[in-house]
Amino acid sequence: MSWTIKTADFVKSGTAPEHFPVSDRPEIAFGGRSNVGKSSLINTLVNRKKLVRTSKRPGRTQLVNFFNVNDQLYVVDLPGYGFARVPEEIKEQWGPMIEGYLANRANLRALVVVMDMRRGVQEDDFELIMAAPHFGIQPILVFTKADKFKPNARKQRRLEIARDIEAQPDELILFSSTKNIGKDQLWERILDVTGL
Ligand SMILES: Nc1nc2c(ncn2[C@@H]2O[C@H](COP(=O)(O)OP(=O)(O)O)[C@@H](O)[C@H]2O)c(=O)[nH]1
Ligand SMILES: [Mg+2]
Repeated sequence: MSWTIKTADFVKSGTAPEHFPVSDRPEIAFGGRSNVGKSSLINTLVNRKKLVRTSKRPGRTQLVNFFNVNDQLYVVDLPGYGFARVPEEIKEQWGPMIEGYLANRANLRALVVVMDMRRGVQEDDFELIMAAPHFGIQPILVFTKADKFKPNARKQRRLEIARDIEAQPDELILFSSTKNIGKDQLWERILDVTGL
């Protein structure tokens, strides 16, 4: 990987396009169910321990958060979904907020859908994966907490998940924030789609 992270800073957060920064550089968004390890993954990617807040209590962030990396790339943390204890009125805001985001970012190059490898692709993940191309965005499928599997079981699980969603096993990126698995591979995909 030939890309060095020099700076990674929070820029702003918001719920609607008028709050978002001007779309003047390539952008990658990260979405996923609450508690899958999305915040940890972003921190791992940009080599920062606490750029994005991680939590054992899921379902808290309901804002779209923008981070500036090297003044060259926006990394966007989307609010998590699929958490049962989130109030109904907040759940109802999620769809329009995400749609407002996906439809308004001219330089959005990919949507990384972060999933828990143990749980695989849930129905709401699949909906998001299928929705992305309608906004002209390609989904990148990442399965985190890969450290929970021994190498052989990990291989098996990759095949199982790929079969479930009729994807090529190689398309799936296995990731771990605690064991440093998948980081280079994910950066490679990001640099490829952004042209950085
Ligand atoms: N074993 C393991 N645990 C992880 C990993 N990534 C996150 N976690 C844990 O999963 C929980 C949720 O992580 P967080 O990043 O806040 O998830 P988010 O809600 O998707 O942003 C925390 O307790 C993390 O320590 C990983 O790769 N491996
Ligand atoms: Mg989070």
